[in-house]
Order: sequence, then structure tokens, then C-alpha cells
Amino acid sequence: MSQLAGKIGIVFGVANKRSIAWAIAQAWAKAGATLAFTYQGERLKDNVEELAGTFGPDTLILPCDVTSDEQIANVFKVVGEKYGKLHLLLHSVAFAPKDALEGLFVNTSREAFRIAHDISAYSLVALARAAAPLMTEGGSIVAMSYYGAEKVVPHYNVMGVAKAALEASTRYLAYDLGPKKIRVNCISAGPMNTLAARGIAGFTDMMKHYEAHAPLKRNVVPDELGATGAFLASDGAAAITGQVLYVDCGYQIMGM
Ligand code: NAD
Ligand code: 0WE
Repeated sequence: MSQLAGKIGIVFGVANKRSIAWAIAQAWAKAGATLAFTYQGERLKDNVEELAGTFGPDTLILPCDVTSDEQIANVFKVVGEKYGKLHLLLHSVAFAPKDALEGLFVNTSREAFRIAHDISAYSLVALARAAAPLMTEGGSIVAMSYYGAEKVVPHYNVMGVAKAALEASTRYLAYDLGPKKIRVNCISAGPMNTLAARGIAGFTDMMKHYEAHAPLKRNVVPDELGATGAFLASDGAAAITGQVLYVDCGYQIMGM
């Protein structure tokens, strides 16, 4: 219940109430953590203020486009000034230009490849590096991945390659930061009906496919991602680092 009491966390990737980041933030807060939030740009500021504001008027809410080294530096400067330390970091951020998720992977442009990797994979490295000096009591860093990192999911394309880079980065970060008692893990979630999934052709059929083929015969619900996020943040996961945990109703084990 209060397994995260006294922990300070920062959440990257809330866009609206359907965001996976919001589900995990709620679980972290319920377990007693004090949270700060970032938003990508002015467009999302009001949304995040309204949601994060439910944790009290004192809640730190800062702008952070992860393509900006300056904005990343500012976030950790302000968190350092306010709390002096940090225990938890959630990376729930991904983006690839829309046309790269539509046609063939072979047609991915140099620029779409760069953008997808910068926002969806390199950002974890940059955030971990900036967070580490504040994680003086140890820490837990959690990032969100998807099965398209390891198997071909039609149209996931360059995002699958970027998620493979995110998962490999998780392992190298776990090695570098392990001596500081900072753990780094990924949650590989089954498909969720969020803003990032909206407008993706065939997404409803994909949810039906998971329902039919996953051992549990259903899709994942946001609270279940929250529960896994809270577990990875807790001392129950004290010996788990560098891993990808599948929270997908078992879909990943299937061969056919
Ligand atoms: P979402 O749209 O709610 O969240 C994506 C977030 O990325 C948004 O908050 C957006 O503002 C942020 N973002 C994009 N570009 C950014 C930038 N330059 N700087 C800062 N933030 C930026 O969708 P979601 O489904 O909650 O996605 C969260 C994470 O979960 C992503 O990493 C996604 O790949 C992953 N994931 C999603 C699913 C799914 O089916 N929805 C499944 C597995 C993994
Ligand atoms: O990681 C994701 C989606 C991330 C994402 C979504 C968008 C939509 C809007 C990244 N970039 C963009 N760019 C946009 O312009 N998921 C795991 C959800 C997802 O997206 C897919 C999927 C699944 C599942 C795309 C194709 C096929 C399957």
C-alpha cells in the first residue's frame, strides 16, 4: 500500500487521461510517492496541469520536449532545487513521423529514422544521465516498450527498430548505473487504446487479434500497467534490472 512512501518520482509522457504514463503515475501516487510531471509542449500543458493538479497545488509540472538538451537540464535543475533527490523516473515517450508508420519499412527516410530514435530511444539515455546524480539513495527507471522491438508487427516499422534500441539501451544503462543502485527496466505492454494508437489503421482489429490469441483471451487494462510499474519501482523488484517485462496477457510466448 505505502510501499513507495518517501519516494520522489518524475513522470515523462502524460498527454491525457488515457496515457499509459497517467496509469503508472496514479499507481505510484497511490503507493505513496511524491510526483513531478513534464509535458511535451504548450498544447498539452493544460491537460497535464488538470490531471497532475489532482495530487495537490504543490505538484511540480514542467515543460520538457525530450529533443531539447536545455529543457532536460532545466527539469532536473528544478527537481534538484525543490527535492534535492530523486528515486523514480518513468519514460513513456515515443514518436515517429506518421508516414513512417504507414508504408513499407524499406522506405523509411533518414530523417524519420533519426527522429524516431532521438525521441523514442536516445531520450532514455539523456534522462537517465541527468537523473542519476539526484538518485543518491538508489533508484528505479522504467520505460515503455512494445513487442514490435523483437518481432515484425506490420506498419510498426521504424518504431520497432527504435524500441529495439530502447530495450538494448535499458540493458547498457542497467550495467552502468547498477553500482549506484539504480535499476533500469522496460515494460512491454500489449496494445492500449491511447492517443498514440489512435488513427493507426487496423488498431481495433489488432486488439481483437490479441483477445483471440493471447493465453488470457483479453487485452491489458491500464491498472495492470500501473501495478507492474509500482512493482518495478518498489523494493520487491530490488534485484531486477536490465529486463523487459511483458504485460501483454501472455501474447509474447505464443509461436502460432
Ligand atoms: P500517449 O500518446 O498518451 O503518450 C505518448 C507520449 O509521448 C505523449 O505524452 C507525448 O507528449 C510524448 N512525446 C512525444 N514526443 C515527445 C517529445 N519530443 N518530447 C516529450 N514527449 C514527447 O500514448 P501511450 O500509448 O501512453 O504511449 C506511451 C508509451 O507507451 C510510448 O513509449 C509507447 O511506445 C508505449 N507503448 C504504447 C502501447 C500502446 O498500444 N498504446 C503499447 C506498448 C507500448
Ligand atoms: O508505440 C506505439 C505507438 C507510438 C507512436 C504513435 C504515433 C501515432 C501518431 C509513435 N509515433 C506516432 N506518430 C504519429 O504521428 N504503440 C505500441 C502503439 C502502436 O502503434 C502502431 C502499432 C501499435 C501497437 C503502429 C503500427 C502498428 C501497430
